[in-house]
Amino acid sequence: TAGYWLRCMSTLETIELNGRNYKKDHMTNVPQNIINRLNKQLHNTKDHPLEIVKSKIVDYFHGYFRNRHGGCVFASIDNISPVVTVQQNFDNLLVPKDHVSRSKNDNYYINDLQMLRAHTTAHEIDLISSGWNAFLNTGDCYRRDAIDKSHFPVFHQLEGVRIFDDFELFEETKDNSLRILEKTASMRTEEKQAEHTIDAARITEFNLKYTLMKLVENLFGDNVEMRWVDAYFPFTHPSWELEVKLNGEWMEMLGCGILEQQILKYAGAGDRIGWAFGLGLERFAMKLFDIPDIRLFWSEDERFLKQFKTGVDTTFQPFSKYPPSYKDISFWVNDGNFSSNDLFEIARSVGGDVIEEMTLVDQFVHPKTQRESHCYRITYRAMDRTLRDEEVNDVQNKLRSEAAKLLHIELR
Ligand code: FA5
Ligand code: MG
Repeated sequence: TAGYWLRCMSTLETIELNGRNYKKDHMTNVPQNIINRLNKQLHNTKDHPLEIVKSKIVDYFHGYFRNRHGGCVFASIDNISPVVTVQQNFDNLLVPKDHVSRSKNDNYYINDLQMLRAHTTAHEIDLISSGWNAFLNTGDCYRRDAIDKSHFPVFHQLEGVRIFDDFELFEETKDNSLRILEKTASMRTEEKQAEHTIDAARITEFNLKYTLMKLVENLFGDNVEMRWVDAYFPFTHPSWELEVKLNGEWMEMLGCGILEQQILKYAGAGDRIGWAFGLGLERFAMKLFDIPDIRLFWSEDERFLKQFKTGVDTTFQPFSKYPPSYKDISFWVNDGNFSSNDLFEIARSVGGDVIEEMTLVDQFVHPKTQRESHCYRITYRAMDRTLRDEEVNDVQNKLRSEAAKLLHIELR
């Protein structure tokens, strides 16, 4: 019995992820429905659309970039654990201590030192330090995010990095007076970092954008519509996002930029210059196969999985969608700390995959009490069956009671 009680004690104080126990503390916020998705390895599952798109991207890089000896320039890695330190996910990447992106509201923390990676950039310094000059690194990422057709709290990124020395960067210019680093640091401008020469920054930017545009054309055809948008990331400067038109709407596919020189210095490559990008594998697969909803990637329905085969180009044939049903939840907010992500997370843990979408449809302040009222519309729909009324009511009632219990709100 002592063993039994010890086990009970330890489940209170630890959290088990992929068979390992981690210390819990005030930061722990990984719910069971996320733990259940750890180690699904969709990106390494043969004939899964995410694996197919990953392989196509890796093949493009292997086909286009060869070294003098005919070998592949880019190494490909896809099996690094998503459990990382807060240092890897943020500090190593120069994310300020008080930056909003660190918030417990937006991330899954295991404890105050460890978390589920929010992006594959978390491994940049480790991989560069271990000697790679060019690599592709694919993995599952975790974020407390909104629920809609292109966002899911578990998704996959493919990270690409390429680092150049003076010779490689300027080889084609045939001008051997060009250098990556300024002799004395100049000014940081919108176009470049202080350490870099303008020539180095321009050639690196061109190489990055050209590589990614060719990737997009290679996957989606020469007529694909795309555009560059200026962006900001703490770990790159300058930075951009690439958007692609999908069914008449612009969809963000990736973020990228020139690595902050400080990061290369940390990694022992301060004499070189590098670019990096992180792309959403689901977004690429949605465009490639015309898959309309990101939740489908988690489907175990044969009518979905059967449609994809490695090496065969296909377009997704939607099977009849089951009818949706709609429910509203309205409440008064009792303090200024209300966050819709907390409500979304409760919805995900009580509803799992049957909640397709939640949108704020009404919000107002009561003129007398000054209290704020919110109303969210919930779309219930399953991918593989028609939901019964009782089932929807059941989830809706659980959602109402959990929300009332866990959030500072008063149901209306
Ligand atoms: C990043 O995560 C940066 N680490 C990308 C980067 C890498 C920039 C290297 C510079 C250098 P962002 O949060 O924008 O950036 O996410 C990158 C891509 O991941 C998005 O463009 C999108 O395609 C995908 N993505 C992000 N969040 C989700 C989500 N919740 N569901 C599905 N895909 C997502
Ligand atoms: Mg972005």
